[in-house]
Amino acid sequence: MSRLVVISNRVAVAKARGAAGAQGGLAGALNAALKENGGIWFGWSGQECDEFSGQVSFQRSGDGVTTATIDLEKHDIDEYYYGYANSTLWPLFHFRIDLTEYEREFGKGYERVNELFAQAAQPLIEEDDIVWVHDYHFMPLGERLRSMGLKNKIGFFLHIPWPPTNLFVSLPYHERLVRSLLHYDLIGFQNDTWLDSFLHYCRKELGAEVDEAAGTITLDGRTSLAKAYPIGIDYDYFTGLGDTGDARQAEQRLISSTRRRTAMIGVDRLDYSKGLPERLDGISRFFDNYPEHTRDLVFIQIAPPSREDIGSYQQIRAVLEQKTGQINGARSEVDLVPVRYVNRGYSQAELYGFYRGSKIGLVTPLRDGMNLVAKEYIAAQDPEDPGVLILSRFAGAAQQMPDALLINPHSPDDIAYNIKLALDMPLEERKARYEKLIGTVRDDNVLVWTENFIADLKARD
Ligand code: ADQ
Repeated sequence: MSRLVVISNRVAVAKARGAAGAQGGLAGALNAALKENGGIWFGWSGQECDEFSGQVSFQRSGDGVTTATIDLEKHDIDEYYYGYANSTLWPLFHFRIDLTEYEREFGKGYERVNELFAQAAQPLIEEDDIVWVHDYHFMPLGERLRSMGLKNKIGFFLHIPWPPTNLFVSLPYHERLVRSLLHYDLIGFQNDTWLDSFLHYCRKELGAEVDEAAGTITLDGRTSLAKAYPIGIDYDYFTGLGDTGDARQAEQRLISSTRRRTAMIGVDRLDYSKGLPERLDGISRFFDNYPEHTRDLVFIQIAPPSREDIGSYQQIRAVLEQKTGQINGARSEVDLVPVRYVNRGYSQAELYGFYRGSKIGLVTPLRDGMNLVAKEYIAAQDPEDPGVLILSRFAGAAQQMPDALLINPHSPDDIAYNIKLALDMPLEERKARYEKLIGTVRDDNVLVWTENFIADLKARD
């Protein structure tokens, strides 16, 4: 029987699932797949070493999953992780060409670290194993493994958007990057929009033979399958959290602290792709346009910092602090603070409680591969009295969730107007929308996602 080898920048074993800021369902689903198939989860330890040795550290988690990690040198971390992955690819793939840094050294570091990873991973991979590589950190990894003679089935899943061709071609050596991707047998995207952009690029820029109906791309005698696999949440696990004391306490804390006001919640990593300043502008506009609601609504934004070593992340943090201060400065009363901005992460159980206690979920990324917060918010609602999800039409999740209130996150008026709609929405309409949304959240869950991807990868010739 073939084992599964998962390769991603960081590994996350199941025991971390209850922890604040944990990876949520993805870690759980991959752990479940690894348990079922047997195998290894390989990645960077998150640690820095003085001199790269390539030595792999193995750990076995409580439920029998083996993780294998390597340490990296500081300049590799700077150029590969903070540099190319998060200062070049991340902004460009989220349509932020203004924030994209095109440094030659970043590109070199990225290539170098992919080579180091391939060398360290190769001895771990047995003949019949299938290999599943995750995300923008490792686009060239499959080709490196092939060049070492690996004949295994190797798949790749991109968690973030794929940009339109005319943006993507601003990347130096864009051809080389995509040519290397085409060494994977299966290339997965979050939805059809990102998939179509990728196929368009392959046809227009590489002159590859693209069979749109089949999703196959043929170049230089090799054929890859590209397909959309919308990721979901671990529905049973997440809804099960509703029975925990942590979730109930969190819900009670939120309800009692907001008293009779409607709580509206945002939960995001602090990242410029999540549209947080624009969201605050929308809330400010709401209070301007509907002053009669000044005392009705409390907005809670949970946003733990991430990637703090990067300048653009420090800037967004400063902007948010300023905007929150402005809204609260102008509108607070002795017994009322309209925006609560919380700079820390919470466990999944606590998030469940916060979502459930909030009558509006505000998810307004400027671009997002999928966005699992939108799905978690729906999963946590009371079916008899569900809250309303306001969702950016530019989140990957919007394709699967048309019954949310879809908004343009760049428009403060649109955000303000939809908050008003959500506040006034009758119970019948809230229930009707919830019924449709919960279907996709329940059925297109992360376990189905894992199974579909692995089944298609195994079926590749
Ligand atoms: P992220 O950009 O990190 O992930 P998202 O999908 O919204 O975004 O969140 C992933 C998980 O992180 C969720 O389970 C969520 O609960 C948790 N999380 C987010 N903010 C949190 C907070 N403030 N406190 C605690 N936990 C928090 C990338 C892509 C997404 C894609 C995922 C999965 O950018 O588009 O949905 O991968 O593929």
